[in-house]
Amino acid sequence: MIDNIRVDYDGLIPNNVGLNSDDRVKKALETWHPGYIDWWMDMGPEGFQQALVYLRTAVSVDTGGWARFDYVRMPEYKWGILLAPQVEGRKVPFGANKGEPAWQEVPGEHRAMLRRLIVIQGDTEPASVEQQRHLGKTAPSLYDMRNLFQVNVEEGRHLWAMVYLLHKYFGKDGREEAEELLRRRAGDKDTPRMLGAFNEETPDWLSFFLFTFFTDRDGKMQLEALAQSGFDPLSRTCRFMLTEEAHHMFVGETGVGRIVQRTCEAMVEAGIEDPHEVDRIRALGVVDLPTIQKKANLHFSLTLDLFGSEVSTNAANAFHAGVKGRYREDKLDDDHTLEDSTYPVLRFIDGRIASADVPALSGLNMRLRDDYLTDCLKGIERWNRVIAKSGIDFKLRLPSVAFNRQIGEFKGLHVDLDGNLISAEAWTRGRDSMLPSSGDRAFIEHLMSRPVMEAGKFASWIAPPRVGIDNRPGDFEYVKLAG
Ligand code: BYC
Repeated sequence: MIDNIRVDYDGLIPNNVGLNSDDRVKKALETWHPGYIDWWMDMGPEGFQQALVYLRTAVSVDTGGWARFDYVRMPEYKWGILLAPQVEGRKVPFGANKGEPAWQEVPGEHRAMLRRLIVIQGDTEPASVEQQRHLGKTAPSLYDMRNLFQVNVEEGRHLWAMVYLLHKYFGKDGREEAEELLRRRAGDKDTPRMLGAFNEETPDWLSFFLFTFFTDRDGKMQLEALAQSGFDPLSRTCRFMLTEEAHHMFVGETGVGRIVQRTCEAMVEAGIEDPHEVDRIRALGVVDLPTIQKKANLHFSLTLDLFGSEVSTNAANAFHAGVKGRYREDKLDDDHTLEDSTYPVLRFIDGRIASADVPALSGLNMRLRDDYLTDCLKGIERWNRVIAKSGIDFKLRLPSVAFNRQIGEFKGLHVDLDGNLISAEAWTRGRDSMLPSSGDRAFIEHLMSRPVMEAGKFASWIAPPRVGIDNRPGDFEYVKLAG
């Protein structure tokens, strides 16, 4: 390890990259900073900019004890540039350049590819803040509100992480891209965000928890793949981002888990055994399990689109170049070049959905997606344990990867939850049993429209957490509302 672990909080921009001795980048970032704050004030959490929020801030980048908890007004959050420590002697871990010393500067021949990946990653971060900006007003508790804001400020910091790379390593076009990241807006018809799922609405708290479970988990997988990069600064920044991302996974998984738990408890208390007695269950002020499943189907399918095409030359080129690796590449035991191997990929061929072997390099998006599926299933298993414990006969599941897709092989096809091709008519007929109907959406919107802002209290549709953040007691005031 040859780097500072502690973060320098003396200047305008906290960092552990020696910004004080890098005038050019320091100045560029200081010039970008006011635009960022304007963006945060315009597009960050609406109505809570003056609230005091019990947030964690990174004080060092080592694995233990990097976070300090304190009350902070979000616009004063210490957004900064934090890279995991440099590993001495690190090599490019895969691809045609495997074994060369990891690059500390951008290799000219991979510049365009690296810039594109960094810009796409950077674009998703502010997008999610924009998508979630109204949710504070309907928070089911101060605990949940605080978690939402923690996720939001960290997504803001992740934008900083990518912007630092653009400013430091990509000169004029990097600076222009950094400006553009503040200009695009989630869902805007003229200047939308780059990837589809980041232009969707996050209208309610169930959507938020499912988004953090499914879509932030894509973030985790993509960051894991970029953390393997031979471009060392990208690898280091992604490694540190992943430590923050873990909390976002926690918020999503426990959020949905607590909703499932509350539903099961209410059903048991009311003596309702059949999870499909939707009206009776909804009358208890909780979300019925079939509706949770439909919302999960939606978020899962939207998120799968973020993995790109099933067969991708871009992915092959990025791996071959040593720029974007596989999930936990450094733990895999093979040649790390994949020139001669194949990978099975589900495709649409001759009117059928079937598995076909493709060159392993072209199948890398799907390999990452398969690792993602395995990761998702662990969380779903945990939700199902809650249901099983209550004695209710229902299992949450993942739909087929071909269901409801807008990108890749299955785009435009009508496919049911089990992966069967169905007619357009059958799709239209069955749609409301697979995806949230307008009635489901109206029910959720109504149920989740009333905030609970009294410390230690929770909305009817969600169970309290098992433990508090930073081990705080159940009635801790996680957010002190202004005025
Ligand atoms: N939407 O070879 P293909 C996160 C385009 S989330 C629109 O199939 P490739 C977060 C593609 O650009 C993680 N266009 O795909 C989560 C290409 O166009 P060009 C974000 C799409 O390039 C929650 C063409 O189709 N990070 O961090 O292998 C909260 C053919 O491309 C889409 C990253 O994504 C799409 N969905 O893979 C906050 C990592 N898919 O170039 C944050 C960086 C494909 O021919 N990005 N296209 O004009 C990448 O690794 C890859 O670019 C992608 C796509 C995985 C996105």
